[in-house]
Amino acid sequence: MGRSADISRETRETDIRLKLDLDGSGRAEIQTGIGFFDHMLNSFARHGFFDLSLSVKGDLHVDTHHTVEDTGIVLGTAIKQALGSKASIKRYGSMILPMDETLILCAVDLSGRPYLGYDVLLTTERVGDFETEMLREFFYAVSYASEMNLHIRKLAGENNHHVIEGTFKAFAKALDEATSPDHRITGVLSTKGTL
Ligand SMILES: [Mn+2]
Repeated sequence: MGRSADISRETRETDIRLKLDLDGSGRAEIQTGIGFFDHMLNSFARHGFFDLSLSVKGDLHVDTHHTVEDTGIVLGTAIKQALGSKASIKRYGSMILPMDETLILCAVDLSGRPYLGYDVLLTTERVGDFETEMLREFFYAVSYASEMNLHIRKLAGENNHHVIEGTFKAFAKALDEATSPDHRITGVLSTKGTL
């Protein structure tokens, strides 16, 4: 049994099936009905070396809110499940990710205490069919469902496609580091003895 999770979640607003393997190779098969969001989740899987299979049938005739938020909830739940006891992992991870003119900072602590610090100014209402105000909602849902401390800040950036893609890539790299094993750690990396 690897560090993986397989979750189905159905509500009146969304029907989601998600499979995550933290020790994958970056293979992704993603269909959310929102092209730009698919592109972002593909980047997340590829740059974090996570295998991610995701199918979402959301109420896109309303807007993209439920689809993006609920995907965040299910991805966060899958991360928490796949991590299990969090024994022998680094716990902390961070990345300052450049993408052309854009520079995004992301820091992760798999602390068991949910928190989102978010400072990402976006200047357009949409990128493709993705509503930019949903970026914060997505990361809020991920951080709370996975019980991680997650900080994301834009240090520089003009192009909204770059800025959003930078957040997903930076998150992938930071999470990959935080979930990585460190053979020097026996049990969990906490003086309390639990995470
Ligand atoms: Mn792109």
